[in-house]
Amino acid sequence: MKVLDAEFVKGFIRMTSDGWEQGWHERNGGNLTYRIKDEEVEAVKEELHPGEWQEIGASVPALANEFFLVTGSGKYFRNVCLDPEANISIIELDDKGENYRICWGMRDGGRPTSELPSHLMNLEVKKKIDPKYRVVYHGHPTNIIALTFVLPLKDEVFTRELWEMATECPVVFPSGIGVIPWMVCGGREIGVETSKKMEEYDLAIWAHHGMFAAGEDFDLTFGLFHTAEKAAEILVKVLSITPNKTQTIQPDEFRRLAKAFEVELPEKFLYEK
Ligand code: 2HA
Ligand code: ZN
Repeated sequence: MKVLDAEFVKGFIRMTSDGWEQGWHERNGGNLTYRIKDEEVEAVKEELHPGEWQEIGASVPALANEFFLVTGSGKYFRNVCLDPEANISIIELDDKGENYRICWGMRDGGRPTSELPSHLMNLEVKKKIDPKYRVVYHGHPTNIIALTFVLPLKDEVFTRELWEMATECPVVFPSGIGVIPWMVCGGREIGVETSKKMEEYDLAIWAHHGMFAAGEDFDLTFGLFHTAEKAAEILVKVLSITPNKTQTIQPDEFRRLAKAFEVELPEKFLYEK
């Protein structure tokens, strides 16, 4: 099968277009990684032609020998659907999880996303917790970023404030959302901090930069990112009207919701204000 005919490739490309249309990928902002299933690799094998090994810049032994579909460094999300082969690539990891080689794509040269260490470290953490996790997505959602200038950079505060903005939020991200203070992006260090948050959450915010989401498939991961950003948009509107809410969802109401929807909401987010 041709790479471009594979369903996982079509789903990946659709997600880059959807993210662009949402406004989360100005210029070359954002990146996306999918951990490809064995049978999906097998199906497109005829088109995979391995290049030279290169350093990842991180060590991810639990992902050794696996294949990933990734966006390219410096590539624009809005261009992916027009010319996938030039803007995304399939990479393979070596048997130590320390090097990668490009097997398809990046037709005009280039390398995988600058955030490859973060993406792979996050996928490694998630795979160990639940092998069904396959997608890591990074974008620059306007309202989430705006809130990082206003709210204390604490997991408890961001989670609780976003949960209050829409009843569906605690159901969609019951484990909460992690926040990382400003750091230099593009390397191993920020990847380490992000993957610590990913041990506990499926969402991690980079202050004054953007957000990461992890999930089992493209729909769940995009939906998760979208839900958090929508809640942030409501919060920005509320805070633009007034610093004080007249009414909101209360801790006991979250507990009732948790029972009705059979989700566990950690008590650390249900503090009295
Ligand atoms: O330019 O978003 O974090 C891609 C990025 C880096
Ligand atoms: Zn970014």
